[in-house]
Amino acid sequence: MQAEEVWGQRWTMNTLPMARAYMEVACRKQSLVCLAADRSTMAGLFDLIETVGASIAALKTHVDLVDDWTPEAWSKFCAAAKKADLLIFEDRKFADIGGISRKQMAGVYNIRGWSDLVTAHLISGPDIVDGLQAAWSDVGREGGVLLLAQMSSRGNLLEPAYTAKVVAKGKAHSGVFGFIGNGSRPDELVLLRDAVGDGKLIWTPGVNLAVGDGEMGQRYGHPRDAVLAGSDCVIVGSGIHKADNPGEQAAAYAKASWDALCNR
Ligand code: 5BU
Repeated sequence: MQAEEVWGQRWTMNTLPMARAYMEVACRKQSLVCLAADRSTMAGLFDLIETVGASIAALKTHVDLVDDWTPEAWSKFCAAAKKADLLIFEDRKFADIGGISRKQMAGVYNIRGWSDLVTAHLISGPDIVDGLQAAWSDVGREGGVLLLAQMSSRGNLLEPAYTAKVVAKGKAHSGVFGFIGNGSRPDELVLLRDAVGDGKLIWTPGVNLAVGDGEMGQRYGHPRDAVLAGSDCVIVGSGIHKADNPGEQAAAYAKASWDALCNR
C-alpha cells in the first residue's frame, strides 16, 4: 500500500526525510512497532533481530546496558538491523547542554555513527537539538531527535505545562523528528496530538497487549488505543522480548498497530 494513502495528512504535512523513511518502512512491514531491544547480551540481541525483525519497523536500543558490548559486535548488530529494514533508535535521553550532547554522541559508543534516531529531554533548552544534529553532521550522517514530551512511568514530572513548551519549541525545529508520548494513557495522547498537529510524529512507550501496571512504576496501554489516539509508533519491549514466543507476539503487535492505523 502507498504510504501517502495509509498515512494521509501525516505524510503530506511531514517532508522530513527520516519521518518519511519511517512511514515507508511501516508500510513495507505493515507494522507500527518499534522493538525496545532491552536484552543484556549480544547473542540475545542478535536472536531478537532474527526472530522478530520481519514484524517490526524500528529497533530501539540502550547501548549502555549490554554486558558483553564490543564495537565489532555492535557494528555487526547494526548491519543486521539494516539488513532487516529497521531504523535504529538509541534511547539515550540526552539532557545536557548542546556542546556536551554533541560530544556524548561520539565517545566509546559513537552513537552518531550508527543511530538514525535518538531521544532527548528539552530541559536544558533547544540548543541540545542543534548539538545532536551537529554530531551527525560531523560524521556525514543524518538523524532525527525525538523529544520527550510525556513519559509512561508513574509520577513523572513532565506535566502538561512542560509538555506544551516542549511541543511549541520542538514543532518549529527541522532537527526534531517527533515527540515521545505516553502510550499508557490514550486521553493524554489525544491532547498531545492536538498540540503537535500532523507535522511531526509521536512515538509511544508504555504499550502492552496486557494493559495495566508493569514493573517499577511502568504503566501499559493497548497498542490499538495508542494508535487510535494519535500514536504513529508503539514502542514495545518486554511484551515481545520476554514472551514465550517473541515471533508470534511481535506479529500480534504488528497486526494490532497496523489495523488501528488503517482504521484511523
Ligand atoms: P517495556 O518492557 O515495554 O516496558 O519497555 C519500555 C521501553 O521504553 C524501555 O526501553 C524504556 O527505556 C523505554 N521508555 C519507557 O518505558 N517510557 C518512557 O517514557 C520512555 C522510554 Br521516554
